[in-house]
Amino acid sequence: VAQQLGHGHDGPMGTGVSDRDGRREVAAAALVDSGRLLLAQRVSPPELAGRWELPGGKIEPGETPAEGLSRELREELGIEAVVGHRVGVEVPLPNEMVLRAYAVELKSGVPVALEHAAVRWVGVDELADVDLVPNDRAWVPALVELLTRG
Ligand code: DCP
Repeated sequence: VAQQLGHGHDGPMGTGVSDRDGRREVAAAALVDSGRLLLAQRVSPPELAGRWELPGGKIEPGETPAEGLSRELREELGIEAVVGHRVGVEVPLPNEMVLRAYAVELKSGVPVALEHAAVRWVGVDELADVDLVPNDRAWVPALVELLTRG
């Protein structure tokens, strides 16, 4: 295992398997359209069900984070999206995983909840009142900035 750690890459030419520290990435979308942020309501696990998240998922071996996040958004929401820059802090997860958010623009389609209970668009004034999953709360200041500067 020690030999495998550090073999991952997270750069533009990287594989997306893991980052330099050998951590698997979970990527989440800060999808902003017309000044509002898309949130999706989780159905599982029980402790997260009913709470709202930035949609996304685990990057698979061979994918860049942008490719993996685009795939997740296609699978979960039925949209085509353009993945841009990182947003906010990275959040350590159990099992050597790390959670990162990216600014995302809608290219085509209308998001529908294919794997979530619901989707909703929130404005900057609503964000503080949403029942976000605990991990995603760390991103609120950066999301406010993203929504404020348009
Ligand atoms: N997660 C989070 N905040 C997000 C997205 C994900 O805290 N905005 C967490 C929840 C899980 C882990 O990241 O602990 C993986 O997320 P998902 O279960 O949504 O990822 P996948 O869809 O890839 O999961 P699976 O492979 O189990 O289907």
